[in-house]
Amino acid sequence: MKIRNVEVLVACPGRNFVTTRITTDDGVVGLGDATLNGRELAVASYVKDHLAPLLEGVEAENIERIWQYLYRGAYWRRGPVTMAAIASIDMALWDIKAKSLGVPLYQLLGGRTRRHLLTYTHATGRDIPELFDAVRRRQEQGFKAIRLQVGIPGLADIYGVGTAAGHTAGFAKPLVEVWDTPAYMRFVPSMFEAARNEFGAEVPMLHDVHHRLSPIEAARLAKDLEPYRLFWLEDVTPAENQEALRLVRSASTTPLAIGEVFNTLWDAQEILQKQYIDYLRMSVTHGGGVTAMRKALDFAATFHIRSGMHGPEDVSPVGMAAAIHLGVSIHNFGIQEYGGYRESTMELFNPAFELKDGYLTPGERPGLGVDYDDALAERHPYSASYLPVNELRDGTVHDW
Ligand code: KDG
Ligand code: MG
Repeated sequence: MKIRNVEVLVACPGRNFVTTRITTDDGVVGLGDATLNGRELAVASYVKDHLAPLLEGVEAENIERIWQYLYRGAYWRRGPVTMAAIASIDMALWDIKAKSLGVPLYQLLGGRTRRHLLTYTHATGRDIPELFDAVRRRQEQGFKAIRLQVGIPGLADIYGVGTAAGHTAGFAKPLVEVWDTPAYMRFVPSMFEAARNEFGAEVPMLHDVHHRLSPIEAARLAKDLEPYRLFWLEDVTPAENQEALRLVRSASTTPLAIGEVFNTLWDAQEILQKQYIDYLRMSVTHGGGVTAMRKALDFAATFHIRSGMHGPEDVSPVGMAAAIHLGVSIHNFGIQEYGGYRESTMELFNPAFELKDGYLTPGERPGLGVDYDDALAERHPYSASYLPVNELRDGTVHDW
């Protein structure tokens, strides 16, 4: 079974998605997610201009060899553009292999280790009453675990709240958000105190700091939040300096999750080996595909670290399907983020995975269980869009 052609499909059914489609000489079609929010066309070009010509005529079955060829053979390794491109090829090849055998992908990964995947979703509000309404709505939808993000008094927009929350299409230049670390650190513990009083001790609650704190600030926040028993505190610092997390670890027992911007096991190696985190956030889409993520999560397992794969709306349903198949097969699954998709996105990809009562199942369709409707995609052309940037009150650029 040889690769006949590799196509790159870009569509914006409310937000941009990049999808790689591989067709074999006997007509089996596989899909892979290559979406990199705000840098979509760079990955599209990488796949179209640099990978597709190398793959035509190659045996589609040899997934591991193809992964090594694309990774080692390029000389230039790693980085989000390269790894999202390789991930999309890898996902499409796993999709093809499973379809050609007539089984859902998880069967090729060792079968199921659990019935379904616990998910968490997002609740946001400009203030605490609005946030709590959002939490109640999410609970009514069946979600058990919820990420809480709240507006900070005195700040117009902060991560996950305000304009950024709806910031998915048509922002041809990044908006600017204003950030104030002391105000944030004063307010967030009081929000969690109120949330525990309102919703009780049992609801798994999460929070995303989005890389905004220095190590000593991160240590203090983790400690201040300890009484509220978070499921996890995410991205407390920009994790380029991984040794900095030793300080956060020694200050508190609040569980930590990091890694949504990591692309290879090498990016995560130090924090895994030193056990600085409890959940690894790398996604299949940005972490080099099913082949690489399986290895990364197996390595994490040896340090008692579980998966918490990134799953916002900008990981496409193809990438989400890959995460779900992997999640049901690995032993050290922790939780799956599920940002949810608008109807136009679900129509375009028609995924087999199902969300019920806050739990995801992969479905039983062969392969990843995802389609691509070309006619529908044509009605949703690419629209340049960027995430906001973040500045301090004096105009200094801050981490977003
Ligand atoms: O592209 C950036 C988003 O995926 C990111 O803002 C979402 O931090 C995020 C999360 O935890 O889902
Ligand atoms: Mg995050």
